[in-house]
Amino acid sequence: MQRRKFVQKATLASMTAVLGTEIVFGGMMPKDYVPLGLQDPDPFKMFDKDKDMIVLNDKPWNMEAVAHQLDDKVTPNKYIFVRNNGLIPEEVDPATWTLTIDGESVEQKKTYSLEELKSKFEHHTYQLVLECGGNGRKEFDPPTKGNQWGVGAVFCAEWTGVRLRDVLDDVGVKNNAVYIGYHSADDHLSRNPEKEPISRGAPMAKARQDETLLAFKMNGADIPLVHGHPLRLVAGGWPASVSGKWVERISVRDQVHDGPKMMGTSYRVPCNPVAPGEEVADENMCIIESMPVKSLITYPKTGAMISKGEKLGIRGHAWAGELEVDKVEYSIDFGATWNKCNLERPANRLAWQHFSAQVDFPKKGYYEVWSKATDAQGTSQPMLIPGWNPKGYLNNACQRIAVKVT
Ligand SMILES: Nc1nc2c(c(=O)[nH]1)N[C@H]1C(S)=C(S)[C@@H](COP(=O)(O)O)O[C@H]1N2
Ligand SMILES: [Mo]
Repeated sequence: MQRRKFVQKATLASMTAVLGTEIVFGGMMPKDYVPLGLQDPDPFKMFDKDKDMIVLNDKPWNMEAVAHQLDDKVTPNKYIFVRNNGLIPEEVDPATWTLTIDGESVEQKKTYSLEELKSKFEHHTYQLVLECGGNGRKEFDPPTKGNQWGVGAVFCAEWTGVRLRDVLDDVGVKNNAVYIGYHSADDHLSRNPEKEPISRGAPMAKARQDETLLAFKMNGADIPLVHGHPLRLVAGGWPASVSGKWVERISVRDQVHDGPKMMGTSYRVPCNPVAPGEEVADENMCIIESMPVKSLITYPKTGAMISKGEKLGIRGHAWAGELEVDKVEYSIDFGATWNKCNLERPANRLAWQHFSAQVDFPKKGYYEVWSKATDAQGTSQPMLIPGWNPKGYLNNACQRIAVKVT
Protein backbone atom coordinates (compact mmCIF):
# COMPACT_ATOMS: atom_id res chain seq x y z
CA MET A 1 0.00 0.00 0.00
CA GLN A 2 1.25 3.48 -0.79
CA ARG A 3 1.76 4.84 2.71
CA ARG A 4 1.29 8.49 1.81
CA LYS A 5 -2.00 7.91 0.04
CA PHE A 6 -3.16 5.69 2.87
CA VAL A 7 -2.41 8.38 5.38
CA GLN A 8 -4.09 11.10 3.36
CA LYS A 9 -7.27 9.11 3.14
CA ALA A 10 -7.03 7.36 6.48
CA THR A 11 -9.24 8.21 9.38
CA LEU A 12 -7.71 8.87 12.76
CA ALA A 13 -9.10 5.53 13.89
CA SER A 14 -7.31 3.58 11.16
CA MET A 15 -4.03 5.43 11.82
CA THR A 16 -4.44 4.55 15.47
CA ALA A 17 -4.94 0.91 14.49
CA VAL A 18 -1.74 0.84 12.42
CA LEU A 19 0.29 2.60 15.12
CA GLY A 20 -1.18 0.34 17.77
CA THR A 21 -1.87 3.26 20.09
CA GLU A 22 -3.85 6.49 20.27
CA ILE A 23 -2.52 9.61 18.56
CA VAL A 24 -3.15 11.81 21.58
CA PHE A 25 -3.41 15.17 19.82
CA GLY A 26 -4.54 13.58 16.56
CA GLY A 27 -7.29 16.13 16.10
CA MET A 28 -4.67 18.87 15.90
CA MET A 29 -2.71 17.28 13.01
CA PRO A 30 -2.65 19.42 9.87
CA LYS A 31 -4.66 17.99 6.97
CA ASP A 32 -2.63 15.51 4.88
CA TYR A 33 0.09 15.39 7.53
CA VAL A 34 1.95 12.07 7.66
CA PRO A 35 2.88 11.16 11.23
CA LEU A 36 6.54 10.08 11.43
CA GLY A 37 5.47 6.77 12.89
CA LEU A 38 3.72 5.93 9.63
CA GLN A 39 6.41 7.05 7.20
CA ASP A 40 8.49 3.90 7.33
CA PRO A 41 6.16 1.02 6.59
CA ASP A 42 6.98 -2.35 8.05
CA PRO A 43 5.63 -4.85 5.50
CA PHE A 44 5.91 -7.75 7.92
CA LYS A 45 3.60 -6.02 10.39
CA MET A 46 1.41 -4.50 7.71
CA PHE A 47 0.73 -7.85 6.01
CA ASP A 48 1.06 -10.07 9.09
CA LYS A 49 4.06 -11.91 7.65
CA ASP A 50 6.92 -13.75 9.24
CA LYS A 51 9.95 -11.48 9.52
CA ASP A 52 12.12 -14.01 7.65
CA MET A 53 10.13 -13.61 4.45
CA ILE A 54 12.04 -11.88 1.66
CA VAL A 55 10.90 -8.49 0.34
CA LEU A 56 11.63 -8.24 -3.39
CA ASN A 57 9.96 -4.91 -4.10
CA ASP A 58 8.05 -2.25 -2.20
CA LYS A 59 6.45 -0.43 -5.18
CA PRO A 60 4.42 -2.52 -5.65
CA TRP A 61 4.80 -4.83 -2.66
CA ASN A 62 6.22 -8.23 -3.51
CA MET A 63 7.57 -10.72 -0.99
CA GLU A 64 8.31 -14.41 -0.96
CA ALA A 65 8.83 -17.29 1.44
CA VAL A 66 11.95 -19.38 1.86
CA ALA A 67 11.58 -23.13 1.35
CA HIS A 68 11.49 -24.24 4.98
CA GLN A 69 8.72 -21.74 5.78
CA LEU A 70 6.43 -23.72 3.48
CA ASP A 71 6.62 -26.84 5.64
CA ASP A 72 2.95 -26.79 6.78
CA LYS A 73 0.51 -28.98 4.89
CA VAL A 74 -1.79 -25.97 4.51
CA THR A 75 0.20 -22.75 4.29
CA PRO A 76 -0.61 -20.25 7.06
CA ASN A 77 -0.98 -16.61 6.08
CA LYS A 78 2.34 -15.54 7.63
CA TYR A 79 4.26 -17.55 5.01
CA ILE A 80 2.12 -16.77 1.95
CA PHE A 81 3.97 -14.82 -0.72
CA VAL A 82 2.68 -11.43 -1.82
CA ARG A 83 2.57 -10.46 -5.46
CA ASN A 84 1.07 -7.17 -6.55
CA ASN A 85 1.13 -5.54 -9.96
CA GLY A 86 -0.47 -2.33 -8.70
CA LEU A 87 -1.58 -0.62 -5.52
CA ILE A 88 -3.49 -2.54 -2.90
CA PRO A 89 -7.02 -1.06 -2.58
CA GLU A 90 -7.42 0.99 0.54
CA GLU A 91 -11.15 1.26 0.96
CA VAL A 92 -12.66 -2.18 0.97
CA ASP A 93 -16.11 -2.47 2.50
CA PRO A 94 -17.68 -5.95 2.34
CA ALA A 95 -21.07 -4.42 3.15
CA THR A 96 -21.16 -2.46 -0.11
CA TRP A 97 -18.95 -4.71 -2.29
CA THR A 98 -20.55 -5.96 -5.47
CA LEU A 99 -19.61 -8.37 -8.21
CA THR A 100 -20.87 -7.73 -11.73
CA ILE A 101 -20.90 -10.39 -14.42
CA ASP A 102 -20.90 -8.81 -17.87
CA GLY A 103 -19.26 -9.23 -21.28
CA GLU A 104 -20.24 -10.00 -24.87
CA SER A 105 -21.32 -13.51 -23.95
CA VAL A 106 -23.80 -13.02 -21.12
CA GLU A 107 -27.55 -12.92 -21.72
CA GLN A 108 -27.66 -9.72 -19.69
CA LYS A 109 -25.28 -8.33 -17.12
CA LYS A 110 -26.04 -8.97 -13.49
CA THR A 111 -24.73 -7.55 -10.22
CA TYR A 112 -24.60 -9.36 -6.88
CA SER A 113 -23.85 -8.04 -3.44
CA LEU A 114 -21.40 -10.11 -1.45
CA GLU A 115 -24.27 -11.14 0.80
CA GLU A 116 -26.31 -12.36 -2.19
CA LEU A 117 -23.39 -14.40 -3.48
CA LYS A 118 -22.95 -16.01 -0.08
CA SER A 119 -26.62 -16.75 0.52
CA LYS A 120 -27.72 -17.72 -2.98
CA PHE A 121 -25.02 -20.24 -3.94
CA GLU A 122 -23.65 -23.35 -2.28
CA HIS A 123 -20.32 -22.99 -0.47
CA HIS A 124 -17.33 -25.18 -1.32
CA THR A 125 -13.91 -25.53 0.27
CA TYR A 126 -10.76 -26.73 -1.51
CA GLN A 127 -7.04 -26.67 -0.90
CA LEU A 128 -5.53 -25.08 -3.99
CA VAL A 129 -1.94 -24.51 -5.10
CA LEU A 130 -1.33 -20.98 -6.32
CA GLU A 131 2.13 -20.49 -7.82
CA CYS A 132 3.33 -17.34 -9.56
CA GLY A 133 4.20 -18.06 -13.19
CA GLY A 134 7.55 -16.38 -12.48
CA ASN A 135 8.45 -18.49 -9.43
CA GLY A 136 12.12 -19.51 -9.87
CA ARG A 137 12.80 -16.68 -12.33
CA LYS A 138 16.10 -15.74 -10.69
CA GLU A 139 17.82 -18.87 -12.03
CA PHE A 140 17.39 -18.03 -15.72
CA ASP A 141 20.43 -17.09 -17.76
CA PRO A 142 20.49 -14.66 -19.47
CA PRO A 143 18.48 -13.01 -16.68
CA THR A 144 14.90 -11.98 -17.39
CA LYS A 145 13.07 -8.92 -16.11
CA GLY A 146 10.65 -8.97 -13.23
CA ASN A 147 10.73 -9.93 -9.57
CA GLN A 148 13.66 -12.25 -9.06
CA TRP A 149 11.69 -14.98 -7.32
CA GLY A 150 13.55 -17.84 -5.68
CA VAL A 151 11.44 -20.88 -4.82
CA GLY A 152 8.90 -19.27 -2.49
CA ALA A 153 6.24 -17.75 -4.73
CA VAL A 154 3.93 -20.69 -4.14
CA PHE A 155 1.51 -21.81 -1.44
CA CYS A 156 -1.39 -24.12 -0.81
CA ALA A 157 -4.17 -22.59 1.27
CA GLU A 158 -7.74 -23.70 1.90
CA TRP A 159 -10.22 -21.51 0.05
CA THR A 160 -13.96 -21.26 0.69
CA GLY A 161 -16.37 -19.66 -1.70
CA VAL A 162 -18.99 -20.25 -4.34
CA ARG A 163 -18.37 -21.88 -7.70
CA LEU A 164 -17.90 -19.44 -10.54
CA ARG A 165 -19.85 -21.93 -12.66
CA ASP A 166 -22.92 -21.66 -10.44
CA VAL A 167 -22.85 -17.88 -10.73
CA LEU A 168 -22.34 -17.99 -14.50
CA ASP A 169 -25.27 -20.39 -14.84
CA ASP A 170 -27.44 -18.04 -12.80
CA VAL A 171 -26.52 -15.14 -15.07
CA GLY A 172 -26.94 -17.11 -18.31
CA VAL A 173 -24.00 -17.51 -20.65
CA LYS A 174 -24.29 -17.62 -24.43
CA ASN A 175 -22.94 -20.48 -26.52
CA ASN A 176 -20.26 -18.29 -28.06
CA ALA A 177 -18.45 -17.76 -24.73
CA VAL A 178 -14.75 -18.68 -24.90
CA TYR A 179 -13.04 -16.96 -21.98
CA ILE A 180 -13.62 -15.11 -18.73
CA GLY A 181 -11.58 -12.08 -17.66
CA TYR A 182 -11.49 -10.50 -14.21
CA HIS A 183 -11.49 -6.81 -13.29
CA SER A 184 -10.31 -5.77 -9.86
CA ALA A 185 -10.27 -2.84 -7.45
CA ASP A 186 -6.49 -2.30 -7.32
CA ASP A 187 -5.08 0.87 -8.89
CA HIS A 188 -2.44 1.06 -11.59
CA LEU A 189 0.96 2.23 -10.27
CA SER A 190 0.46 5.43 -12.26
CA ARG A 191 -2.83 5.98 -10.38
CA ASN A 192 -4.45 6.59 -13.75
CA PRO A 193 -8.02 5.43 -13.08
CA GLU A 194 -8.39 4.46 -16.76
CA LYS A 195 -5.63 1.87 -16.43
CA GLU A 196 -5.82 -1.55 -14.81
CA PRO A 197 -2.63 -3.08 -13.35
CA ILE A 198 -3.69 -6.57 -14.42
CA SER A 199 -6.80 -8.20 -15.86
CA ARG A 200 -6.34 -11.83 -16.77
CA GLY A 201 -8.61 -14.83 -17.06
CA ALA A 202 -9.12 -18.37 -18.25
CA PRO A 203 -10.94 -20.37 -20.92
CA MET A 204 -14.52 -21.40 -20.12
CA ALA A 205 -13.48 -24.98 -19.36
CA LYS A 206 -11.22 -23.79 -16.53
CA ALA A 207 -13.76 -21.21 -15.38
CA ARG A 208 -16.37 -23.95 -15.10
CA GLN A 209 -14.31 -26.45 -13.09
CA ASP A 210 -15.65 -27.53 -9.68
CA GLU A 211 -12.62 -26.03 -7.95
CA THR A 212 -12.73 -22.59 -9.59
CA LEU A 213 -14.19 -20.39 -6.87
CA LEU A 214 -15.19 -16.87 -6.07
CA ALA A 215 -13.68 -17.10 -2.61
CA PHE A 216 -14.43 -15.07 0.48
CA LYS A 217 -12.45 -17.13 3.00
CA MET A 218 -8.86 -18.31 3.16
CA ASN A 219 -7.84 -20.87 5.79
CA GLY A 220 -11.21 -20.49 7.47
CA ALA A 221 -11.00 -16.72 8.03
CA ASP A 222 -11.76 -13.59 6.00
CA ILE A 223 -9.18 -13.32 3.20
CA PRO A 224 -6.42 -10.93 4.35
CA LEU A 225 -6.58 -7.61 2.47
CA VAL A 226 -3.29 -8.16 0.63
CA HIS A 227 -4.55 -11.52 -0.69
CA GLY A 228 -7.80 -10.19 -2.12
CA HIS A 229 -10.35 -9.36 0.59
CA PRO A 230 -13.32 -9.41 0.30
CA LEU A 231 -13.63 -11.49 -2.88
CA ARG A 232 -11.07 -13.36 -4.94
CA LEU A 233 -11.22 -15.53 -8.00
CA VAL A 234 -9.18 -18.69 -7.34
CA ALA A 235 -8.15 -21.08 -10.09
CA GLY A 236 -5.68 -23.62 -8.67
CA GLY A 237 -2.95 -25.21 -10.80
CA TRP A 238 -2.71 -22.30 -13.25
CA PRO A 239 -0.37 -19.32 -12.93
CA ALA A 240 -1.58 -17.49 -9.82
CA SER A 241 -2.04 -14.40 -11.99
CA VAL A 242 -5.33 -15.99 -13.13
CA SER A 243 -6.57 -15.76 -9.54
CA GLY A 244 -7.70 -12.14 -9.48
CA LYS A 245 -7.68 -10.46 -6.09
CA TRP A 246 -10.30 -7.84 -5.06
CA VAL A 247 -12.50 -8.95 -7.95
CA GLU A 248 -15.39 -6.61 -8.79
CA ARG A 249 -16.31 -7.72 -12.25
CA ILE A 250 -15.99 -10.78 -14.43
CA SER A 251 -16.48 -10.43 -18.14
CA VAL A 252 -17.59 -13.42 -20.18
CA ARG A 253 -15.83 -12.92 -23.47
CA ASP A 254 -16.53 -14.14 -27.00
CA GLN A 255 -12.77 -14.07 -27.64
CA VAL A 256 -9.62 -14.76 -25.64
CA HIS A 257 -9.57 -12.08 -22.93
CA ASP A 258 -7.32 -9.18 -23.93
CA GLY A 259 -6.84 -7.32 -20.62
CA PRO A 260 -3.46 -6.05 -19.39
CA LYS A 261 -0.94 -8.90 -18.85
CA MET A 262 -2.67 -11.21 -21.34
CA MET A 263 -0.54 -10.19 -24.34
CA GLY A 264 3.06 -9.89 -25.46
CA THR A 265 5.51 -11.63 -23.16
CA SER A 266 3.20 -11.46 -20.11
CA TYR A 267 2.39 -14.93 -18.84
CA ARG A 268 3.17 -16.25 -22.30
CA VAL A 269 6.04 -18.51 -23.34
CA PRO A 270 7.41 -19.60 -26.71
CA CYS A 271 5.10 -22.28 -28.12
CA ASN A 272 8.26 -24.15 -29.16
CA PRO A 273 11.66 -24.10 -27.41
CA VAL A 274 14.01 -21.20 -28.27
CA ALA A 275 17.70 -20.52 -27.64
CA PRO A 276 18.44 -18.55 -24.45
CA GLY A 277 18.13 -14.83 -25.13
CA GLU A 278 16.39 -15.29 -28.48
CA GLU A 279 13.68 -12.83 -29.49
CA VAL A 280 10.37 -14.51 -30.10
CA ALA A 281 7.75 -13.23 -32.52
CA ASP A 282 4.40 -12.47 -30.92
CA GLU A 283 2.56 -15.11 -32.92
CA ASN A 284 4.94 -17.75 -31.57
CA MET A 285 4.06 -17.03 -27.95
CA CYS A 286 1.45 -19.16 -26.15
CA ILE A 287 -0.53 -18.35 -22.99
CA ILE A 288 0.58 -20.39 -19.97
CA GLU A 289 -2.20 -22.67 -18.81
CA SER A 290 -1.55 -25.57 -16.38
CA MET A 291 1.66 -25.14 -14.36
CA PRO A 292 4.36 -27.82 -14.69
CA VAL A 293 5.25 -30.59 -12.22
CA LYS A 294 7.37 -29.43 -9.29
CA SER A 295 8.46 -30.33 -5.77
CA LEU A 296 9.90 -28.52 -2.79
CA ILE A 297 11.87 -29.92 0.16
CA THR A 298 10.55 -28.00 3.17
CA TYR A 299 12.35 -29.94 5.92
CA PRO A 300 15.13 -29.72 6.87
CA LYS A 301 16.27 -26.22 6.08
CA THR A 302 19.20 -26.18 3.66
CA GLY A 303 22.50 -26.39 5.57
CA ALA A 304 21.32 -29.16 7.92
CA MET A 305 24.00 -31.00 9.91
CA ILE A 306 23.67 -34.59 11.06
CA SER A 307 26.03 -37.14 12.60
CA LYS A 308 27.38 -40.10 10.70
CA GLY A 309 25.15 -43.14 11.08
CA GLU A 310 22.00 -41.03 11.55
CA LYS A 311 19.21 -41.13 9.02
CA LEU A 312 17.85 -37.80 7.84
CA GLY A 313 14.07 -37.50 7.59
CA ILE A 314 13.18 -35.18 4.70
CA ARG A 315 9.74 -33.96 3.70
CA GLY A 316 8.03 -31.53 1.38
CA HIS A 317 5.28 -31.06 -1.18
CA ALA A 318 4.80 -31.77 -4.87
CA TRP A 319 2.23 -30.44 -7.33
CA ALA A 320 1.62 -30.66 -11.07
CA GLY A 321 -0.88 -28.04 -12.25
CA GLU A 322 -4.02 -29.81 -13.45
CA LEU A 323 -2.46 -33.24 -12.97
CA GLU A 324 -1.82 -35.43 -9.99
CA VAL A 325 1.76 -36.19 -8.96
CA ASP A 326 2.58 -39.84 -9.55
CA LYS A 327 5.89 -40.13 -7.71
CA VAL A 328 8.59 -38.13 -5.96
CA GLU A 329 12.19 -39.32 -5.80
CA TYR A 330 15.29 -37.99 -4.10
CA SER A 331 18.96 -38.15 -5.07
CA ILE A 332 22.09 -37.60 -2.97
CA ASP A 333 24.53 -38.05 -5.87
CA PHE A 334 23.67 -35.05 -8.08
CA GLY A 335 20.98 -36.94 -9.94
CA ALA A 336 22.96 -40.07 -10.91
CA THR A 337 20.61 -42.36 -8.97
CA TRP A 338 17.16 -41.80 -7.47
CA ASN A 339 15.20 -43.34 -4.59
CA LYS A 340 11.46 -43.22 -4.13
CA CYS A 341 9.82 -41.07 -1.44
CA ASN A 342 6.53 -41.83 0.30
CA LEU A 343 3.86 -39.77 -1.40
CA GLU A 344 0.38 -38.92 -0.10
CA ARG A 345 -2.70 -38.43 -2.24
CA PRO A 346 -3.88 -34.82 -2.51
CA ALA A 347 -6.58 -33.58 -0.09
CA ASN A 348 -8.57 -32.78 -3.25
CA ARG A 349 -7.79 -32.18 -6.92
CA LEU A 350 -5.36 -29.23 -7.36
CA ALA A 351 -3.99 -29.47 -3.78
CA TRP A 352 -0.32 -30.18 -3.29
CA GLN A 353 0.80 -33.64 -2.12
CA HIS A 354 3.13 -34.34 0.77
CA PHE A 355 6.22 -36.52 0.42
CA SER A 356 8.76 -37.84 2.90
CA ALA A 357 11.79 -40.13 2.99
CA GLN A 358 14.47 -41.40 5.36
CA VAL A 359 17.84 -40.65 3.77
CA ASP A 360 21.01 -42.66 4.49
CA PHE A 361 24.44 -41.15 3.82
CA PRO A 362 27.39 -43.49 3.16
CA LYS A 363 30.16 -41.44 4.84
CA LYS A 364 31.06 -38.08 6.39
CA GLY A 365 31.09 -35.05 4.13
CA TYR A 366 29.03 -32.60 2.06
CA TYR A 367 25.91 -33.73 0.23
CA GLU A 368 23.02 -32.24 -1.65
CA VAL A 369 19.59 -33.76 -1.49
CA TRP A 370 17.61 -33.16 -4.66
CA SER A 371 13.92 -33.91 -5.11
CA LYS A 372 12.22 -34.74 -8.39
CA ALA A 373 8.50 -35.20 -8.99
CA THR A 374 6.83 -36.95 -11.93
CA ASP A 375 3.26 -36.21 -12.97
CA ALA A 376 0.51 -38.65 -13.94
CA GLN A 377 1.49 -38.34 -17.61
CA GLY A 378 5.09 -39.39 -16.89
CA THR A 379 6.66 -35.94 -17.20
CA SER A 380 9.40 -35.25 -14.63
CA GLN A 381 11.04 -32.09 -13.38
CA PRO A 382 14.24 -31.17 -15.22
CA MET A 383 17.33 -31.63 -13.04
CA LEU A 384 18.68 -28.19 -13.84
CA ILE A 385 17.02 -25.30 -15.60
CA PRO A 386 14.15 -25.82 -18.10
CA GLY A 387 13.76 -23.96 -21.40
CA TRP A 388 14.63 -20.27 -21.33
CA ASN A 389 11.80 -17.86 -22.18
CA PRO A 390 11.69 -14.07 -22.44
CA LYS A 391 10.05 -13.41 -19.06
CA GLY A 392 11.55 -16.28 -17.07
CA TYR A 393 8.42 -18.29 -16.40
CA LEU A 394 7.91 -21.94 -15.45
CA ASN A 395 11.21 -22.77 -13.79
CA ASN A 396 10.37 -26.17 -12.33
CA ALA A 397 13.95 -27.40 -11.86
CA CYS A 398 14.68 -29.90 -9.07
CA GLN A 399 15.11 -28.16 -5.74
CA ARG A 400 18.19 -28.89 -3.64
CA ILE A 401 19.22 -28.66 -0.02
CA ALA A 402 22.79 -28.89 1.33
CA VAL A 403 23.52 -31.39 4.10
CA LYS A 404 26.72 -31.92 6.06
CA VAL A 405 27.40 -35.27 7.72
CA THR A 406 29.97 -34.96 10.53
N1 LIG B 1 -6.20 -7.73 -8.70
C1 LIG B 1 -5.03 -8.35 -8.75
N2 LIG B 1 -5.02 -9.70 -8.72
C2 LIG B 1 -3.83 -10.36 -8.77
C3 LIG B 1 -2.61 -9.66 -8.89
C4 LIG B 1 -2.65 -8.24 -8.90
O1 LIG B 1 -1.64 -7.54 -8.97
N3 LIG B 1 -3.88 -7.62 -8.83
N4 LIG B 1 -1.44 -10.35 -9.02
C5 LIG B 1 -1.56 -11.72 -9.55
C6 LIG B 1 -0.32 -12.46 -9.52
S1 LIG B 1 0.80 -12.15 -10.75
C7 LIG B 1 -0.09 -13.43 -8.57
S2 LIG B 1 1.28 -14.38 -8.62
C8 LIG B 1 -1.06 -13.64 -7.47
C9 LIG B 1 -0.41 -13.47 -6.12
O2 LIG B 1 -1.30 -13.77 -5.10
P1 LIG B 1 -0.93 -13.48 -3.59
O3 LIG B 1 -0.43 -12.08 -3.46
O4 LIG B 1 -2.17 -13.76 -2.81
O5 LIG B 1 0.17 -14.47 -3.22
O6 LIG B 1 -2.17 -12.76 -7.52
C10 LIG B 1 -2.65 -12.48 -8.82
N5 LIG B 1 -3.86 -11.71 -8.74
MO1 LIG C 1 2.42 -13.92 -10.67
